[in-house]
Amino acid sequence: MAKRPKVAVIMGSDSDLPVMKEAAKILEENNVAYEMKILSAHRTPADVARFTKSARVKGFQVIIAGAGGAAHLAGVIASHTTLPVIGVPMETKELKGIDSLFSTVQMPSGIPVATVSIGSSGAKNAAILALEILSLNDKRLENNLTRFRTALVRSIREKNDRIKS
Ligand code: RP5
Repeated sequence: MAKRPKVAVIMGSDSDLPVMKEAAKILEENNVAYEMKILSAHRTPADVARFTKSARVKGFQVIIAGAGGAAHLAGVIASHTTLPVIGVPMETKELKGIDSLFSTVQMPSGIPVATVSIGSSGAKNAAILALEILSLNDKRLENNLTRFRTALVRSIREKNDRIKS
């Protein structure tokens, strides 16, 4: 039987897909079931509300939302649920993603969005943050995260060793 998805990876447009796939890849590598969907705060607002309002009862534990420009998606999602919402600001051609960053991060008090950095680093960190949240009740994920950090340290030290020699 297929596992119930714990993480929803939502994006405002299919043009966000190449970046949001970076988050999906990390979830896959950690064997975390997720659902990926295009839902737009501006183009399909009713679908955003419908999906988000039922997310907790469906078993989702974290929502990752990526959008660009007037990026209201993560904030609107957060307004419909008390699940943790992680916002990924997409890089944009016109304003390089500063528009997306400010639109995502500047939430009014009471409705938080955990906003990560612009673009692909942000998408990766969104997935890692989702794993950290899930790891509160999942020892396997806690161990994976510890191994990941150890590997990061090793890779930097190896680079330093190569620079020296
Ligand atoms: C946002 O507008 C989307 O998240 C996307 O980043 C941006 C541009 O969308 P498209 O015009 O490429 O569909 O809603």
